[in-house]
Parts: sequence; C-alpha cells; structure tokens
Amino acid sequence: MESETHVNAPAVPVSEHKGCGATSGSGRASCGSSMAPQDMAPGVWDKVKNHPCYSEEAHHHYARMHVAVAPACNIQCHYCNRKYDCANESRPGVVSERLTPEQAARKALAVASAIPQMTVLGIAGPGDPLANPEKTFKTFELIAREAPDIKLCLSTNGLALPDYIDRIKDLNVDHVTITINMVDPDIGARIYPWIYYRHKRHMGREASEILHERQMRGLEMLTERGILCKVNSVMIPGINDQHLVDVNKAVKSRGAFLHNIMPLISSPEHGTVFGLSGQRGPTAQELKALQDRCEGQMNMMRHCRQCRADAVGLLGEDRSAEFTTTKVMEMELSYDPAARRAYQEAVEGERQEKAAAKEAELAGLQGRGTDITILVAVATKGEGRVNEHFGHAKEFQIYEASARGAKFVGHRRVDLYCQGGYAEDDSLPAIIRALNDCTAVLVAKIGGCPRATLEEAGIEPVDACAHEFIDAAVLGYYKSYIERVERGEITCAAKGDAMIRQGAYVAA
Ligand code: CLF
Ligand code: SF4
Repeated sequence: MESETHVNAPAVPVSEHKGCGATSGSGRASCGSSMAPQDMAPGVWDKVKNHPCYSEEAHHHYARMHVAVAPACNIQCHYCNRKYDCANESRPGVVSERLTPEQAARKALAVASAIPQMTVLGIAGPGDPLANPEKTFKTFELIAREAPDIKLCLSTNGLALPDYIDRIKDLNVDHVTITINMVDPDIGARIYPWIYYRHKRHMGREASEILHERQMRGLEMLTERGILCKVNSVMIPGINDQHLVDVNKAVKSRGAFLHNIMPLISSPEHGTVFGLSGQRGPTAQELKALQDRCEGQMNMMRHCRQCRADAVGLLGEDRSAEFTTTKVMEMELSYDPAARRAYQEAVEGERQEKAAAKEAELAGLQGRGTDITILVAVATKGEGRVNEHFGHAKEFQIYEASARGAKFVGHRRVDLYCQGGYAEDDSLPAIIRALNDCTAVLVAKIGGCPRATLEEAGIEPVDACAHEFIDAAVLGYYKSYIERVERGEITCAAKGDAMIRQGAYVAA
C-alpha cells in the first residue's frame, strides 16, 4: 500500500498529522518541502514544483490520484489490515475497487480530463506495488504512453525494491517513497511479524534484518540514479518514536530527499494487531516535537493526509467517488495536454504573485528584534488562500509565525460547525480543543456566536484577510500582533507545551 505508511485514518480532533519544515540555506524560514527554486538544483525543482507531496507549497494547487492495481503484499505490518474496505473510510490500504492496468489507464485519462491540476499518478496499494510488479509496471507503461505529462510516483515497503530499480529508472518514475520504520531489527520485530522473501517466509528478527538491509540498499540505489526518494515512517509511541531520530539520520546519510513522519492510526475497529492490542497513536504535540527534532537534519514533510490507495484530488479532498469504474467507462474522454498546460501556466502565475506577497510581508518584519512565536490556524479550501468560512471548515491548516517567517506545521481535522445551514454547537468545544494552542484563526467569514466563544477561549478570530494568500495573511497578522504587544494592548502568555514561546491573545 502506499505503505505511504499504511496508517489508518483518524477521526481524532487534534491534528494527527504533520507539516513540513527546515530552514533553507538562504536563512529564510521555509518548510523543507516548500523550498523555492533558488533553494535547490534546477533539475530537482523541476521534479518537485508541481508534485503535491514533495512540495508543501504545490499541494495548495496540484492534485494527485492513486490507482489501486496492487492488492498483494510481501510483508505484514502490525498496523495494517487490507481486508477492511469502506467507501467512507480514508486511510492507506483502503480502497473501494481494485483495477486492472487497462482500467487504471482509462481512469487516469478521465481524471486528467476533468481535473487539469492533477499532475501525479501514484501506485500505493492497497498492497505493495512491487509485490505486484507486472500490474504496477504495465499501468505505468500505459499511462506514460497515453498521458506523458503526468508524473509517475511509486510507494513501497522496499523489500523488493533493489530487484526493480532498473525498471523504475527506465520508466522515468522519478519519485519513489519507501516506508522505513526502523533501522534496528529488534525494533522491527515488534512491528513486522513476517516477510515473504525469495519464496520463503521469514519470521521475527530475521525478517526485519532482511527488510532493513533491502530498504537501505534500495534507497542507495535510487539516489545513485538521481531518483528522488521520500521516506515515510509511522510513529508508534513506545516502540519506535525515539528511534525515528536514528532512522532520520540513516536515511539522510543515504540521500533521501524528504522524510515524512506520520502518526500511527490505530483503532480496534480496523482489526489490526496494534488496534486490537490497544497500541495508541501519538498526540499532535508528540508528533510535532519529533518532527521538530528531525527538522535540522533534513527536509520534513508535514502536510501528508495519509490518503487512501484510490484517492483522487487535492491532498485532503477525495473525489474518488466521481471516478468509479462504471462512471469512468461511461465518460467521454477529452484529455487535452494543451489545455492542461494552459491551466498549469495560470497556476504558476498565481504562485508567483503569492511569493511576491509573502516577500513583501517578510520585508515588513525585517529588523524586528522579537523572539515571539505563535501558531495561527487558517481555514482554506485551496489555492493557497484564506477562503473558507469557519463553519464550513473540515480542517484547519496550522502555521508557525515568527520574525523569521511563516511555516506550515500541520493540519487539524475537525467536525463541521455548520451543517445544512444550522450551527452545531456541540462541535464547537472540540474545534476549540483542536485549536487551543493557536493564537488566532484566519477565516473568510465567521458568525457572531462562534466568534464570541473563540475569543473567550483566547483564540482571536480574524476575517479581515479574507481571500488573501495564506503566507502573506499569516505574516500580516503576526506583524499586527507584535505591534499590539509592543503597544501594551495585548499581553503574551504561554500556550500549549509544543512551543518554546508563543503568544496567546489575552485582552489587556
Ligand atoms: Fe501518492 Fe505517495 Fe506519490 Fe503522494 S501520496 S504515492 S508520494 S502521489 Fe502524499 Fe498521500 Fe501522504 Fe502519500 S499525502 S499518503 S505522502
Ligand atoms: Fe503496506 Fe503491506 Fe505493511 Fe500493509 S502489510 S502497510 S500493504 S507494507
């Protein structure tokens, strides 16, 4: 599966997920994967600029799709159960339909026709793509032939990776994810009960020794060939949480481009070994602390949505129900590379405007001696703008704002406040809990009742920056915030335990 780390989807309110981060060589605050063209070699920028997973900034504008052509797996992870299949559940390993390569190619053309911002096709399960090599490579071949402007992406547990490197390279697959949860086989033995390798089942520590050796070799072979490699790791408290710092060092030293530490999703109803044994996932604060610890080492991804193996759309949205096999077979295909290119050029123009707006706000912060850092929540439905009503937000994006800039650090899912035009007052306390370490929430619009309740909770609702670009809006808010602190209109208070120092909105 997109062993994209088969973690299963949470309905947990406080952001189980991540963001990205790292300070670029230029010294500007910049999420690792939201680096700008000047922060990397031109060839690398070309590969990541419109890949929604490899570039945090791109995920606001570009979409991915997965085709579920790979049902079998060659290992067993204690957090995985592919038997469970539900259209309403969103987590890796879950799919509604399995496709043949031919069906997958037709679906890719249908999605490319309808969603011009879909730039990446990934094979991520529901099993392991390289345990199903013929279906996986046949699918890539068909899509490369019929829609050559779509990037191909592969996610694997790595066991079979060294055997297929040349085929991956020949097919121009230049984004590969390996799920690596350990570099110590003793820890591996607590995550993987068995692997199936060279026609034999291996158990316990021996299984993890083989898996580890194959993962490291596969990673080295990818980087030697210039294929960008992202490493996904599932954070499992009490098992590999501290150890992931060693994993981070090991994959960095072997040339991985990006590290995505994602939370274990564990629930008894998923029927996994961890779910049934009561193994918990990390809290949002634990996850962020670990990501922050690793951030100095290499680029960290924090905007992963732990998507289904048949997900379609922008990260965080799933339009797969619009593209079932039945619907796809009935659709008239109008795949038009020129129209797609024109659409994407318009997106690039908007991105440049956005970057200019951010630079202008950053310039206004230069010379400020403050060390105040705050978290700001943002309601958005895409395009990198503050453009969602508070009541319609299913999630909030979280930015860390300081005099160094605005950095995306994760997202937090919530229950809708407004359903069918009616306020759901029961959901407001959960939303406030999800945002309780944030100083402000930037929205396109908000009603009087939630506004008052948020203010009482010390979270400032702000709709003055409706439809502005997010980075510029966050920096603009931060600037006004520190000016009010300097004038004594508000005071700073410690808020949450994840921040070194952050300001709470406290009326003076
Ligand atoms: Fe899919 Fe994975 Fe490619 Fe992205 S997902 S195969 S790299 S195109 Fe992305 Fe989804 Fe997270 Fe994966 S948000 S689960 S990291
Ligand atoms: Fe992925 Fe296989 Fe592990 Fe499931 S058992 S998470 S399909 S690698």
